[in-house]
Amino acid sequence: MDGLAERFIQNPLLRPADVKASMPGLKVACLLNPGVFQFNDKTFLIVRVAERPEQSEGKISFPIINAAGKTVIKEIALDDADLIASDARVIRYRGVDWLTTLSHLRLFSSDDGIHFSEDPDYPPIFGKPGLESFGIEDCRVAKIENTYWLTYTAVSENGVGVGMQATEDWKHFTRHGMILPPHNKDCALFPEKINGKFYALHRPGTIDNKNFIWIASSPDAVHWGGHKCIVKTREDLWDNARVGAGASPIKTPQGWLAIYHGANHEHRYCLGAFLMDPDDPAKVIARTAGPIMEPQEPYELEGFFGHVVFTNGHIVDGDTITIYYGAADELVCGARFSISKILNALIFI
Ligand code: MAN
Repeated sequence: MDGLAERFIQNPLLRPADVKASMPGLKVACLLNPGVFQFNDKTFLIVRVAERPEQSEGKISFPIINAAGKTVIKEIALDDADLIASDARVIRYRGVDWLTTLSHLRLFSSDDGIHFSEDPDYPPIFGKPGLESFGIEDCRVAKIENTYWLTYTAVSENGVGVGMQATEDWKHFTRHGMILPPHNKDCALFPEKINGKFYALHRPGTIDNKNFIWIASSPDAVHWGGHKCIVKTREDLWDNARVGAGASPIKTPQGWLAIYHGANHEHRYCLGAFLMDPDDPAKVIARTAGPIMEPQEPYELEGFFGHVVFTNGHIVDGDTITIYYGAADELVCGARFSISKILNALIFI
């Protein structure tokens, strides 16, 4: 079913060599998984910039934010028996999951949605000490009335949770702290209130690896309740290990359409779609059987972490949805879909 995705011929749109490291001693290893929004007649990407030091022989080194808010480098000897470094993304050491890279968020803008450059008017957003000391990642942006709500993955030795900030002008931010505690990520707000309440999709993880999509509602977008599990992994399919929401669901006459990522046990990440009832989004009424996009281009198959297409940002224009996505956890790319073709690919439950 991957014929649905029309990739930009200009891919990749952004690569690590296009940006400068945030401080001496660090290298930009990956650019990935941008949130997307429109502001001042431009398309903006809020890109996750993942950095690490140049690696030297015999040890693995990675940056973290210390209690004083300074970025410092931690090192572990490669022959340390307590080190598990089999995943390019995570270092398991003495009961803590450290990350190989430290991520912050940077804004890139474009007049045509294809050619992006870093916008010097808008400063980068860095994690704070404490619950963001291993970085902030994969920011979704939902504009509701005049407010842009940022929901992102906040990582620290305490685990992975959902952090939130709000802004109207992208210069002044209100930090709301952690709105969903570990383990939780992939939080996407609906773009409008439904029956007077805010709604969000989110993805808690359980100790026995149930990585399912849940929905919650809130009176103020900050305090969430009414949690319900709505989309699960499927044993014999491409999304059998974990599923998580992409960006804000899209309003269609048939219901709320969500693009989601699904991974299998080999960590191959594809995209799928599901549809929620227009008045009660906790009811899932349809879902695609196969992926609507799977890693197939060389730049999606090989990179920092290959066989990955991952999205958490899009722009909707009539029947066209333009998704921006991370390819192989290293490059930012774009692809267009027809909403009606995605709706036709859904199987009603
Ligand atoms: C996790 C997150 C994402 C990443 C994918 C694929 O879901 O760390 O940021 O893109 O894995 O590696």
